[in-house]
Amino acid sequence: AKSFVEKIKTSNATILGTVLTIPSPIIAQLAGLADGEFVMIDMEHAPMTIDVVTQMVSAYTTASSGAKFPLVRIPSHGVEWVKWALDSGAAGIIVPMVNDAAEMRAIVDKAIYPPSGRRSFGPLYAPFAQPDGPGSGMGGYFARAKAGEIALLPMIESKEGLQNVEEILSMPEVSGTFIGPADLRLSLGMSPAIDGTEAEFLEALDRIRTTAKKLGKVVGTMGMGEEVARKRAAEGMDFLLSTFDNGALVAGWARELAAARKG
Ligand code: 3PY
Ligand code: MG
Repeated sequence: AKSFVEKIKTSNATILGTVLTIPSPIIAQLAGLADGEFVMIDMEHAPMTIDVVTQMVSAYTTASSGAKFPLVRIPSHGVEWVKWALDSGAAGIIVPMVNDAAEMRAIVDKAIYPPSGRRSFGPLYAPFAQPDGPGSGMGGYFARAKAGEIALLPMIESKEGLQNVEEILSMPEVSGTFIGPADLRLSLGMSPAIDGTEAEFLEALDRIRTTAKKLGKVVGTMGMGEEVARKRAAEGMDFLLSTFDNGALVAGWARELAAARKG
């Protein structure tokens, strides 16, 4: 597949990915070799600077021979984050807490080249994250961007965002959405968690998913742990983040040491 969205549209099952929180190109290389179709490199809640993110995007692409998709979650809507994350050559950006159409329009301006937006040109390092290798240079990257191959994924994770979901996702430049269950729950007056049984929460997930599908957009969320992942996949989510680098390491150490002790 040439893009994250095409990957989803040509898969007949929910695609699974990993959250990368450890600021290291080595963890990105390992993720590129490991199971999973995509990663979300998290600048919002992990201590990531753009220099390491740029190297991670390239390392993940190279280790997976361009077959997997590095997404970057930026920490805010600031133009510097949008620009740096996209200029790394990321296959897409995830933008936290998009609450209404005006906020979405401002992000489109920062993320999309003219004429639909006002993104500035200069993707110096993006060629190193090109799926087919760096040979086509910045021109090759520009062609990918113009063809709409770079995903723009606003997060719906507030009561306001939920109310405005249709307007936000209707913009043609928007590829789909990534739902933040913990913040959505907080905004609805519930505890922060990735799952819950409250009718209002489940209805919110349902409303966002069905709105996205109706508009032909992709939709994903957190699907940590077997039970939640299977439930969300059965509901029809297109993509799920089902593991964390740090959590997988701790669980792997625990499992292997326990096995060694049993010896
Ligand atoms: C949330 O659950 O709020 C998220 O942002 C998930 O990453
Ligand atoms: Mg959140």
